Amino acid sequence: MKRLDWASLDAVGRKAALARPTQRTEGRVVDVVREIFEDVRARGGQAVTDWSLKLDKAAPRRIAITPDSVNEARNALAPADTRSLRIAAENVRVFHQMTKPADTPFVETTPGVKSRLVWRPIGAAGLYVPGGSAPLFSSLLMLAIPAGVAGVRERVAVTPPAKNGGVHPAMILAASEARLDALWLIGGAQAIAALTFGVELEDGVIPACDKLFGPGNAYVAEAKRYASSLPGGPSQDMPAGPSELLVIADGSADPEIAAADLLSQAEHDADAQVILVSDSTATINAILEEVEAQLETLPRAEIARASLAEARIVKVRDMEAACEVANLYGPEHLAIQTEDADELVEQIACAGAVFVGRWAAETLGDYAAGPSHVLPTDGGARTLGGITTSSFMTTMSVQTVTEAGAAVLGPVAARLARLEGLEAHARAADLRSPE
Ligand code: HSO
Ligand code: ZN
Repeated sequence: MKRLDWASLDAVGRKAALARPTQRTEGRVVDVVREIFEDVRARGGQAVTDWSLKLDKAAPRRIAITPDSVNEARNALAPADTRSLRIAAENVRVFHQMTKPADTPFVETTPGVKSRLVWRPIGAAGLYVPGGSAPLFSSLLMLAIPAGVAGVRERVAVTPPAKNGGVHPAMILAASEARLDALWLIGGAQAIAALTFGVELEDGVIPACDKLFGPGNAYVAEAKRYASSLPGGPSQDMPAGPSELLVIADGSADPEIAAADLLSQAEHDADAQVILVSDSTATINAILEEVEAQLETLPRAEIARASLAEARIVKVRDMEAACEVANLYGPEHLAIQTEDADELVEQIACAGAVFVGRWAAETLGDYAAGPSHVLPTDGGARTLGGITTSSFMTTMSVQTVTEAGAAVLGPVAARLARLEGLEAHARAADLRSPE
């Protein structure tokens, strides 16, 4: 862990202290992704199958989401697991229903000239659900449910096969709760290539998608970026790097709780970014002691330790400086465990999700509070929010003009058109206005 004293750093030092590590494998990742994409473009489904066999040792497989398969999955889980999954799905659905953007009323800028914005869902969404060391079926809920509420016509999810080549039963249940259209067992860049070009596989067809969503490893992130750079290619939700948590804690924070939250982030993977910001040295020391104590019994301690080795502990003078650190970093997750947590939110300019006060564990948000846990990392929060229904929608303006409206606005537009040297524009306006 790196301990830093904020007041003793200058602007350059502060920026450097909060810099994210750059991906070491970048060059190789770019080359492999290109090779896979070119192959899938040329050979379609056969290329996807070959790369899956080579990299994951399993051929692509469509996972049935039928009453029978869902029942089987349910039987493989404890009833309380099934209930919890249902509660989580319901909360995510309700939150997204209540926050879905509405078409605006007409705005009349000139008498007879009325416009409004209407929202439309995108056609086909490709959803990447990470597997790796943990099958993140919660991410399936956090993508597929907002997409469904948005009204997306077709939602196709891909997820890498587990080590035994299979799929976790909770993934099937999550797919069923989200009423997903199709779930495929394919991972990595080959899965993103399949969603980009659309391919025919033994178990059916994967459609070419309009937009790609979801977190993944460096290969998946690069594949999404590359796909969205192709002419006519799909767009993507946001660049996604390693997960991040910044905790602001003052003297009133409970060290046990703050430590547990830091560890919940650190156990995601060795690259997970963990930052603790506090104005109290005693609190910092107490939290660090707790971290050590809790690590003793943590099953994923090895991963957490690797992440914590790079963690930063920032001592600040006051809460204003703490907010400055958070705003400079723009964390994916921000936990505020201070006396005046509610008020501090007003000073936060950018974070993917903010967890306010001691009861608001990031874990509750990760699974069940309602908002999507698919959030911008790597400072993306400065300009991007997390997944919402609007991520799966577009707006279009709808403009209506009466004869009287054209009479007023036609001459205005015609003058501006001639000023730009665009005579055809001017004449199209003239035709709508009286002589
Ligand atoms: N914290 C992760 C989401 C997650 N946590 C899934 C547990 N499962 C990124 O927001
Ligand atoms: Zn998490």
